[in-house]
Amino acid sequence: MAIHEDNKMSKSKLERGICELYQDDPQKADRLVFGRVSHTNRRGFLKGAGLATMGALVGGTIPHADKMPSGLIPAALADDLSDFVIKGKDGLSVLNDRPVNAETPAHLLDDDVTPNSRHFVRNNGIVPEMATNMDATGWTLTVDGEVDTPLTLTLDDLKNRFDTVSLKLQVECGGNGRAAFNPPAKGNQWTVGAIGNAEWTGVRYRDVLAAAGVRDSAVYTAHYSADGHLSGDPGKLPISRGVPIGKALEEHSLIAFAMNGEPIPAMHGFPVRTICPGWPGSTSQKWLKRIQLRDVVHDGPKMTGKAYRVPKYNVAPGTKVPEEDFRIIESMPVKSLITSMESGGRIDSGRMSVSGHAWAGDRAVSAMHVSIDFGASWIQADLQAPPNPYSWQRWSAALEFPGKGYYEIWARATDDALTMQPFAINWNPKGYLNNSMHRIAVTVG
Ligand SMILES: Nc1nc2c(c(=O)[nH]1)N[C@H]1C(S)=C(S)[C@@H](COP(=O)(O)O)O[C@H]1N2
Ligand SMILES: [Mo]
Repeated sequence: MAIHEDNKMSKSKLERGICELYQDDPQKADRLVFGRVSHTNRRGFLKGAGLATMGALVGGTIPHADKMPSGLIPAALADDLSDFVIKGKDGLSVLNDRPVNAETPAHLLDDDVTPNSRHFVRNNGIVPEMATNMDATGWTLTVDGEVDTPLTLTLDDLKNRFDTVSLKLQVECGGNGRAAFNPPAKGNQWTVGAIGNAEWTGVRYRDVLAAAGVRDSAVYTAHYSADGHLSGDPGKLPISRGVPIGKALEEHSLIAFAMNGEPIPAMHGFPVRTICPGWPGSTSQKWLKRIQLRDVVHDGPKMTGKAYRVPKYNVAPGTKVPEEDFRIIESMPVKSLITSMESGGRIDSGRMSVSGHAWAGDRAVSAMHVSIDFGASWIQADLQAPPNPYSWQRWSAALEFPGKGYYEIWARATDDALTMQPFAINWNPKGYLNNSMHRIAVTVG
């Protein structure tokens, strides 16, 4: 069966699945799926027969059930995405095959440096032929607009005229986590795996801009690329985004030509892309051909309207927000993943160590906590310093479970401005910036 058909099947299964039920009405879903919910308890914890049914479904008694909020889908049941294989990728979940979009299950993101085979893919259009053939003959990068001297650089010029740097950098799609939105938001239904932390090699964005001479009038960059529009219309661009000039001049923003020591793979932007780490992945423009400095905020495709934008103020789920009240997303928020084990695992003894990564956009992560009792109490995890700014950071914790049964591990990172990951989703119309805590299921005994 073609990927496309498989994908449709998994989607319809997902749509009619437990997630949808819980999105409609969590308390009712508890009743439907698990039977009775206690109403004598003000917080509505699942009790008696309902709790026994849930225990049977998750494969064990739930020692901390008295702390488990009603209307919470057990993490053991919430993972309902099937895996499909695409060439050069290892165990990624394919959301779409045209354009190709695939995310990485959290437990396959355990490496400190994400291998090419496990880096998520987000394409808005068609991969250019030059990339498919891995042939940069004739490719050039033009730098123009609000500069003193427009430049046209070959790949050799880029490699020879500027210092080369290698950095481990987080790239996360602005829509990562969208699948959990209620009401749902249109777009790729990413769960948690549209994040990667590869080692990128290239030149500093600012060195290239300095060679062209940045005029005082420059306020924003505009990135233009070689990928084709899905309509096949050569006059249309799938995406052309940019960043404020300050982000381009930041020393960790790169014009990269290698990913983990190899030429950038076709689907990740061969031969050259920008990496604007810590910002929505869409600012890391693949198959780059031209950087234009502009004296206004760039208005290319996916810069305007509601694309990669959120309301300037918090809104209740489902609110219609006028376009003029949206702002462009800049830094991504603090977030973390549990990567040392797959959700739904079983362990024999009550002791285990757990680890993963945490990151915080432009900021650093300052603390990491883990809970095994549905957030009632927290254990401080060990947190490593990043190898360089804008890399994710490894955290680890030793856990001791008080007895046999079903548990959830919840992970919560705090950034250096003391902003913490929330439990709830900060809803917005287009499904961006969901940094709610990662939860996995584990059964002891
Ligand atoms: N030219 C071009 N660049 C692009 C895109 C694209 O479709 N075309 N997608 C963007 C988006 S939305 C994301 S999240 C990242 C994903 O990078 P990756 O596929 O290497 O993970 O690339 C960005 N750069
Ligand atoms: Mo994205």
